[in-house]
Amino acid sequence: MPKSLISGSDKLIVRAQRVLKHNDEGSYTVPSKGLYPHQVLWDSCFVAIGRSHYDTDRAKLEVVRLLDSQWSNGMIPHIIFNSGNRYWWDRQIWRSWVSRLSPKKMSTSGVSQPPMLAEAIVRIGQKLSKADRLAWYRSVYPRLLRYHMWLSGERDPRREGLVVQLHPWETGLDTSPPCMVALHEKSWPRWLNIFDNPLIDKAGEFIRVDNKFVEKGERASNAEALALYFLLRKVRRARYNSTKILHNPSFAVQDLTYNCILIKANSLLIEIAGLLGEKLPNDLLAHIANSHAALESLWDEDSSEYYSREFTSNRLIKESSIASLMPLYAGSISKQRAAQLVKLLKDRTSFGLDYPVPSVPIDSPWFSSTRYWQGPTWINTNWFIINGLRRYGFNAEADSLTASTLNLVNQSGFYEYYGPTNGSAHGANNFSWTAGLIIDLANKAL
Ligand code: 2M8
Repeated sequence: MPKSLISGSDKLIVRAQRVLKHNDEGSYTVPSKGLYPHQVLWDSCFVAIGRSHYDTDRAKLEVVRLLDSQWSNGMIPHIIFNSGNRYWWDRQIWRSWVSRLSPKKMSTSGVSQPPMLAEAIVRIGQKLSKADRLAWYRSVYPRLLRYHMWLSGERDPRREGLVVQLHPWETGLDTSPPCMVALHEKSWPRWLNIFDNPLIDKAGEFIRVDNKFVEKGERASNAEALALYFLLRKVRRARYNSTKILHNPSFAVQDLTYNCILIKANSLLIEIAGLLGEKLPNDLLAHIANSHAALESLWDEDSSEYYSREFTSNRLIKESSIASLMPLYAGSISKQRAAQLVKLLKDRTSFGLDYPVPSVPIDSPWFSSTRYWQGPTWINTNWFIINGLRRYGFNAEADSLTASTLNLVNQSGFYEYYGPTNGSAHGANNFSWTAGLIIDLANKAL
């Protein structure tokens, strides 16, 4: 780790803690005031990982409130709405109460997000004494287990070891090319092409809430936003019942990022269960046993890359994106495959840009340096890659990406995403997961 970076890290940590304080709502942290005024599942997990370094009690609260939002089938929804505060996909749009499975005391969304809970729980556990750790794990285990059983039980209908996502929002990488391609194929009303007309596109701006906070060109396009909304209506009409939706899905993708995070999360669940002397149910163990080989089935030999797969056609969606590097984080792939991914990561014609790692490689026709999940560098995906690199012993590469990530935020501020060619700041300012994960990375760099 370069010396200059280490000396700057303490100040960066203080600045990051200030961001989390700014977005603190007492028992949870909003992703950013204004643009995202509610609690969001994986955002809160990243925040808890950051907070675990200096306030484990507060980190626990963040996680416990997520568990409190659990549906009776085990799902943890991706948004928990607080009262008031206008958001572009608000409670009245989601109407979680259409499902009898939703919690009575909270209003939530009706889909989930990448399963980061186990990682957040373990990161908090690592900061506690042995007795406190066991008590912490004991208090969260039943609900964490039900969540993982919901994932393998309802979302792996073919029992193949991969779970399926029913809306791009479930992947967390909302508008990334694989999701948009799948959406285009099955759930893209033809009339949305009217937004190709600049005048109509301009008129569309008036109904957007997000564009009041962030530059228009940095967000999903009007056509994409409407396609996401129409899909939301479809899953809502099915009362968020996965089995019903999967009968004739308008969007069903075995998302690569999601499944890599689940593989890691399941290994952490096994660790927690082991410490508590619990045995995982056989169905879940069977899912886990299948998942490593199932991930390999997402490998494409011709392009030497992993991809997401469209569930109904069973075809790989061969669109390169940051997801291709996520198997490093899963930790189940061979060292040889990991080395192939590291090569891709460093390749100056794709992911190896000056302010890495772009969410879409520069040689993709989708690449845009400022538009949301279609090119910019995000801190959470860098964090996944850094963790994966360390796991496979690529320590020099992990140090270098840690240094460039810390430098980027130090230089440009705590933004939602950044231009991968010039480090420019984009999206929401004072963004919580950037702060939470910078605390984690900077602490390790000290
Ligand atoms: C973005 O997603 C939400 C919808 O879920 C939105 O566009 O309003 C994504 O970046 C997602 O991954 C993130 O959790 C959320 C809040 O930061 O914003």
